[in-house]
Amino acid sequence: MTTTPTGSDTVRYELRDGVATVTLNRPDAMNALDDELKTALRDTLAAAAQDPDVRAVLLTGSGRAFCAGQDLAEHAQNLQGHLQDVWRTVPEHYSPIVTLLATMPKPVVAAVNGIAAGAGAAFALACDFRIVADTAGFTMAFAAVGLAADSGASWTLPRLVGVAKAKELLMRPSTVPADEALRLGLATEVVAADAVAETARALAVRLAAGPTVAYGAIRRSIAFSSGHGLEESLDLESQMMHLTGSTEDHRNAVAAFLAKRRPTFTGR
Ligand code: T3D
Repeated sequence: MTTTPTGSDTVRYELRDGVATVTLNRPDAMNALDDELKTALRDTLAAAAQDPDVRAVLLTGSGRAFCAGQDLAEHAQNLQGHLQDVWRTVPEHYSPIVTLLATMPKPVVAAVNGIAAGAGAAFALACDFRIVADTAGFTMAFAAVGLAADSGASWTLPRLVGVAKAKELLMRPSTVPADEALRLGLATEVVAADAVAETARALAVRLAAGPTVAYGAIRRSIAFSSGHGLEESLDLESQMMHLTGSTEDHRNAVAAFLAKRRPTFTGR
């Protein structure tokens, strides 16, 4: 594990087997999001998105929480005096972080090792897969502290659980335990707490050995289709099939199929 491009140890970074593991690292504060961590996370994700050696990203937390959302102690200080810091953090931190998680052209897995609250829950929801500890839970804590929703929660939640349930989770926040999160579609898989890291890493390693360009195109197509009609979505599908059909991975996989071999994907 190394520190991030920003030099802050509030986020840890490791690149191995094509998987960039990004660990929120303020365990004593339940990985609550202060300014330093948010900046480090945004810049680390931006670097991972750009790095061709990174073919999957794994986001997790250190200690007993995944992430408790905005650091309310820092927030309270800002409310006392630095109001510009209160208003700037959504466009400067939360929105870019979620845009990176949701749209970088490679798969993103969340290993939800413990409670995920507010923006922390929204970060997990922006990932493609959520491997969740049986002891973890999600709480859309925003309204409990008199806030609306940020970090894409108003976008991801209705898509995952439907409009009515999204409103319920945001307007009557309480902790959704892992088993209910699985039933609702917030969790991809629930595993024993001591198996989360290993299970999530195995998934990320498998994805990192896959057709990276196709995964990026699938992410883009699905995000696009949720805001567009059939005709426009068919147009984008056509472009994405052109893109992926031109890759080495596609040619090699077709050849491997015909030769009755397992394909090897290089991400090109
Ligand atoms: O400017 C803007 O745009 C703001 C943007 C906001 C986006 C958001 O994320 S808003 C939502 C912010 N997050 C919350 O409201 C969650 C608050 N925390 C909780 O609801 C609970 O702590 C948890 C459900 C996360 C965990 O509960 P539990 O019972 O396991 O732990 P606890 O005892 O409540 O907390 C343990 C400690 O962590 C405690 O400190 P202490 O007493 O041991 O010194 C608690 O104060 C601290 N802590 C938990 N969450 C936060 C926090 N400290 C600062 N900020 C937190 N978010």
